[in-house]
Amino acid sequence: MFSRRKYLGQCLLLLVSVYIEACLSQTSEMCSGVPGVPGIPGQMGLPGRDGRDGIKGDPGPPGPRGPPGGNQGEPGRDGIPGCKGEPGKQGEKGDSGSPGILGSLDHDLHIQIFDLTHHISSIVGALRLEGKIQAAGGKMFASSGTELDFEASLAACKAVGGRLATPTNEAENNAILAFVKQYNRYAYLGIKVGDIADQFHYLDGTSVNYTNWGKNEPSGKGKEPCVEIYTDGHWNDKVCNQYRLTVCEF
Ligand SMILES: [Ca+2]
Repeated sequence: MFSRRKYLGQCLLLLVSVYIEACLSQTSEMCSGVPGVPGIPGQMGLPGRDGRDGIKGDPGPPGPRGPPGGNQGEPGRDGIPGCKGEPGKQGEKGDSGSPGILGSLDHDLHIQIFDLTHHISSIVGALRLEGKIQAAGGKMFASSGTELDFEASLAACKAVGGRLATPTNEAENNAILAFVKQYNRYAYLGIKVGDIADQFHYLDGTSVNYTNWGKNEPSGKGKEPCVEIYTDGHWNDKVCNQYRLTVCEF
């Protein structure tokens, strides 16, 4: 038994020696052996680290239309303005309009009105220059310098086509004040107490919208139904039978 295994070992050793010698003698050629059996696949390794963010992708297609009954979204932005359209066709010529008031007047009458307006403007300018009249708030104020009680002042102004001076704002108050200072006399105003004491109104019954009462005035509690203007422009309620400067407005 032992000699047989020894014999097989020597034969195997001989074959290996012959094989190695053959391989060494063929230095430029590959040894052609029998391919081995493929190995068993290795186990899957651990997951790698996350990579960096990729570039932003294109917007996706619009989603499906939602169910009816949802709330309406906010209005979208305005679109790009459209191109300018072609000009429209010219319309037909209209009828001639009716002549204006001046256009319908006779030419000579037109000239007379123009001259008259210029003449009046010149007179007003001259009177204002001499301090005979004061203009404010679309009104003109004038005084004769005479002193009358309230009722007589009303009548005097009415007789010349005017009204007793009634200031409705500071400018008109200052225009009346100019005469008060010029003659150094208080003047009655076109303001009077109403049915309720201390409630004053204009002579047409409307409520006053401007006042310039002096300190502690009005103080008459209904017993001083008229109003006078002082030389400093402030007002005082006063009895109506005093003689005061007459100032009218036109
Ligand atoms: Ca008073």
